[in-house]
Amino acid sequence: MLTFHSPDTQLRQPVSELHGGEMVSPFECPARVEIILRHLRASSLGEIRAPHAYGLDPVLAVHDRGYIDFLAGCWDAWQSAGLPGEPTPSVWPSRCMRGDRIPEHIDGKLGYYALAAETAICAGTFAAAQASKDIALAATDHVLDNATPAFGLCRPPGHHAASDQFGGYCFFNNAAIAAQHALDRGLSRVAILDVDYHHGNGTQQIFYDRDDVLFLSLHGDPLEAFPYFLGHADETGSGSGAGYNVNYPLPTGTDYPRWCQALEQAMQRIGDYRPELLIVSLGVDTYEHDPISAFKLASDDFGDYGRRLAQLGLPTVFLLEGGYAVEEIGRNVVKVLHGFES
Ligand code: SP5
Ligand code: ZN
Repeated sequence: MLTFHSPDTQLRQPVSELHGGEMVSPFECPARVEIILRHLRASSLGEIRAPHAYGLDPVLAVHDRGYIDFLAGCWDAWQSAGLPGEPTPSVWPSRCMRGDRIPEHIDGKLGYYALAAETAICAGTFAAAQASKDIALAATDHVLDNATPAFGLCRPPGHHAASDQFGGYCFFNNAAIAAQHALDRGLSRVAILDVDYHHGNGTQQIFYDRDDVLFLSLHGDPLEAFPYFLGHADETGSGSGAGYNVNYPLPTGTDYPRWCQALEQAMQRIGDYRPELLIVSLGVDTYEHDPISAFKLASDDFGDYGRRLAQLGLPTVFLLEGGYAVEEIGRNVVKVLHGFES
């Protein structure tokens, strides 16, 4: 299986993350990619390739233009305002205010275009986000052109990014951009299976009223886990998308047998849908020792579910989402990919 990777993803090097009421060094860090690369090179998985630049058109097919312009100019605007730290949202158009006017001040814009406060923007964020979606697009094109699976070593991740909001370490929704690109290439049905510990709120929002993308997510129950305000089982899609959004919220402490039961149900739904492409939003923060998550998957479980996914027999692209047990992230990712190929 080919991997797509770009050194430009490492241009995202924020110094701060709001966590537990303190500023800490970000969990979503460049070392994640370095360690996955090390494990990929030591494995028999195959070649690692760089993507070409696709430009912003495939991003505009999914995200709002004002949002993209905001991301492009945020760092400079923050500097021009004379603010000392990294651009960080701190105020929102909450239920008791208006959300229909976009503020001019960068501090206000950040609240308008953000869905969480833990994610700071740094000088290289926009460039890294572009590299990340290029990786997703190149991996997807490779799968569609060659009918073989591929892995996109995306960073920053994407599944929390909504049409006009960033957060949860995500800026461009790589999986959504890849799915829309596949449809624009002529496909009529794409399934996105999100196995990251956190609910893929952005992907859900982008395709919620559509039946050409089936979205399924296994995740920590939003009553107990980030992003808290989306991801319940009764969110099943709207309009022509009714029935094409499937959430499997699972309790804190979920172990592999229970998780796997939900996976088998999701695979049944995918099989019934008969998609022409499967995109796996591959977060390995379901791992038992992940520092910010609460499921109990062991390393060998990753190989097992990789093998199960292969039974669907679908053209499949894996795109990296979360996973913060940095020392073990490479091993766990490679186990999924190896399992899929075995
Ligand atoms: C892509 C992805 O995995 N994004 C995750 C973003 C999570 N951000 C906020 C995490 C809040 C963590 N709360 C920790 C409780 C520690 N037990
Ligand atoms: Zn996650």
